[in-house]
Amino acid sequence: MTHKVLLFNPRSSNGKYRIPNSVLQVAASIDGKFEWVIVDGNRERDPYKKIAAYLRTGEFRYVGFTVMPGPQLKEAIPFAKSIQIDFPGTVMIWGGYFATNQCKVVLRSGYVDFVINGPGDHAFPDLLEALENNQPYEGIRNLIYLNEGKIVKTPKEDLIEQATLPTLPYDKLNRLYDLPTYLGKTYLGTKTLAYHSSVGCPFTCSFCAVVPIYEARWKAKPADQVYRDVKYIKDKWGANAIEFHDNNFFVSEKRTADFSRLIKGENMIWWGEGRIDTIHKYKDETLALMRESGCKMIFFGAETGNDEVLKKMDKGGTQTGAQIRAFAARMKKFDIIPEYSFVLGMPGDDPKKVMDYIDGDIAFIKEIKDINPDTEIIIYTYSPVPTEGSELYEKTLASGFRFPEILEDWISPAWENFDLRKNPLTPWLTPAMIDKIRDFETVLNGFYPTVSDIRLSSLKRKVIHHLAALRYRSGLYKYPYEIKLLHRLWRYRQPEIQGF
Ligand code: B12
Ligand code: SF4
Repeated sequence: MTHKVLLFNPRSSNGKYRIPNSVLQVAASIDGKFEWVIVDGNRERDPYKKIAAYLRTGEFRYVGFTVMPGPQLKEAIPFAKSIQIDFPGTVMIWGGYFATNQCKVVLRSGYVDFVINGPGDHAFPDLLEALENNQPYEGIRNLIYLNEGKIVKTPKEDLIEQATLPTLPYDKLNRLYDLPTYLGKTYLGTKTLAYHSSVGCPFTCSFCAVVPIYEARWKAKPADQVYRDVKYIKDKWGANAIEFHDNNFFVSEKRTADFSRLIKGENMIWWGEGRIDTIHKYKDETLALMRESGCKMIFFGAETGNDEVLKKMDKGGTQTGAQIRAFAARMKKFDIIPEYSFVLGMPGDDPKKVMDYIDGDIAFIKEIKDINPDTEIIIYTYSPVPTEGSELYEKTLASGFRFPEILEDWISPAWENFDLRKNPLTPWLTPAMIDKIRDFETVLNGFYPTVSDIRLSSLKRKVIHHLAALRYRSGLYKYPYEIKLLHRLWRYRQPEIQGF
């Protein structure tokens, strides 16, 4: 009898569930070849109990974990260790951005047998076939494993034509976990579907975790296929809004326009992530069509208004401070909310330079808010990712920054804050700089509460806005305890941590 496969999605959210697309797509890749189950850490009170119950049947030999840095690691690490002790002989396979980018520390932990390097759609079924039939696996692409203590990376395969991939097994997921519960209430709608329509990204921003894996490649599902899937879930389970989880949904204007035309009649609000320089090239009629079809808000990596820093970040395109301003104004015309994320705390030649960058960005963000007050601002502190070879990475290493060398260290409180991009542990940022960034963020969120927090009533919005007004206008950001108190009382939600 062929052994079964258990796929685990460690807990990543408190209460707001999303379709676990990573493990669902991995399940699709083996559907019909291997029997599989998903254990979703977001939906289980005691996920390990469930995992152990499955493994105790003796029918499962392969366990796959998808792992993002931060909270997911907090379950992934202890559970993988326990599985090795409680169920020896289980083959442990990890995939996802964290496992790929940090493969050395993951494999050297001693409790992960294989890491899938990027897309698992072919690598995973091929690996399972090989293991199940005692065949060599060394020729399979996109694999990382240890051989006599040395890391072996097999060659990467070309990006798969997304139209050739199987449809996700939504009905089977629904048998394991009630699917409508995955359609969460968000700013976009009462039943929001999370959908992933393309892989990779054609750009090479020097701070981005997508770059080492996809190396400036991008492939997308055709618009009609995306529409078909969305429509299926709408008709069967009542989805009324879509969150596109692509790294860069809007690469192709034609695909965006085709999708907009198809979805227009469905009365669904939709959201995705894009680049300012890409969408600024879109024709007016495409932008109008997008809005008409339900595109209400788009997330953009604005990063900074400083052209010199933008260049260093190697955004790989044509983004400038002037363009960020002009685009905010253009989006206003089309009634699409630009959600701009900024990365503050970039390295500079000396502490004064670093502080100047921070002050410059704060002034720039206020300018954007003047141009288009609806612009949503998200502030991250710069956290390095190992895009080896980039100027920024070399500079980061030269300043003394090091990633943990033991897997468990990633779940220490300090590194968890790093993952959430709240405290980057970068040596050039002094506590005063971090405080300035955080205090400004508090005052900004007070003066302009995010529209994506649907629990915040308009009265609460007004109160907090007025309370923060003096600080915001005068630039007195230090110790904004009164705003923090209200945020805590009203459990203000930050999209950068809790999801879009
Ligand atoms: C949805 C999402 C979330 C959701 C989680 C949803 C859930 N699973 O419940 C939320 C909003 C909670 C979230 C939070 C965070 N996220 Co997140 N998230 C994503 C997002 C947008 C989509 C993931 C997804 O579903 N992809 C679709 C699937 C099909 O693709 P995939 O995961 O790459 O899977 C393929 C391969 O990687 C591989 N694979 C993946 N897993 C496995 C497992 C096995 C066994 C195998 C064989 C193969 C395999 O095969 C799959 C099919 O080809 C990605 C960006 C992206 N576009 O992928 C970021 C992303 C994964 N997140 C990221 C980060 C950093 C975070 C945070 C830690 C920080 C932050 N501020 O965003 C927080 C953590 C907070 C928390 N509470 O956990 C980074 C990871 C970067 C890195 N250095 O590793 C990403 C890449 C975004 C980015 N560009 O920075 N996230
Ligand atoms: S455009 Fe976005 S996804 Fe693409 S490389 Fe830059 S930050 Fe990463």
